[in-house]
Amino acid sequence: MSEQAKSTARKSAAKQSPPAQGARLHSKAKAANTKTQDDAASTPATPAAVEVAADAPAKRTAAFDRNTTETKISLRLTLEGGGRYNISTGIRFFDHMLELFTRHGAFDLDLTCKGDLDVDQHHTIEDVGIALGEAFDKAVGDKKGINRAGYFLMPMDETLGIAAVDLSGRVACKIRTKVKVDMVGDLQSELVEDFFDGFARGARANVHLRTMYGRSNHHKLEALFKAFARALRVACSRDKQLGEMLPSTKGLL
Ligand SMILES: [Mn+2]
Repeated sequence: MSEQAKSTARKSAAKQSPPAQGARLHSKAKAANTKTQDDAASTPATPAAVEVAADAPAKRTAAFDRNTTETKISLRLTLEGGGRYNISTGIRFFDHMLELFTRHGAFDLDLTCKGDLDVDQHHTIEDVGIALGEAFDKAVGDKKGINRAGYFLMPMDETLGIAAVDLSGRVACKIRTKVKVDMVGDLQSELVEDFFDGFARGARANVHLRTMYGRSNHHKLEALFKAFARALRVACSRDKQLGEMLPSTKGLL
């Protein structure tokens, strides 16, 4: 173990003492499932977690900063995140969608966009889509050993949304939201298409989204963003069976 790994392991062990409430509950549940009290008592408290911290592959991250006359964007993304977010675009409903995207994708996302909302929301929403797409493209890097594609069906009460994503290196976006109103909250609903189109261009990806049915326009968009997050999470994830192999017979993605 390198000095740096040992240091990381020590820090990780230190963080777990004293254990958080959740950790204590977890330990109790584990003990209850163990056959005898002696077995439970002899179970080491933390070494598994320490080993993971020392041996875990580096987290894939990306940053994106761009200033134009229309938008100023600053973005930090971690693929192997914990669903943590700090998002501000000036459009509250759009923030809500990006927040649940981050949580359902188990990413971490810090994102600030100051756009020309006095014109309308178009530049802000499209540029955030491009920025987020470029960040994902950077974070997945050479794409060796990732799933590359993913899909998800997401119910949101009476609504069903579906998403399919392929990080193919080619751009295509097909979306049908079935939203029937101009505004959902403070979001111009037609711009949802511009967001995903921007993402597909930034990430060089195929993005297919469709609301199958539903009543609530809020739910229709929510289901699509959640389904998209979970499909993307699968696409970005590492496929242990592929190892370092590129998931393409063409030799380039
Ligand atoms: Mn909601």
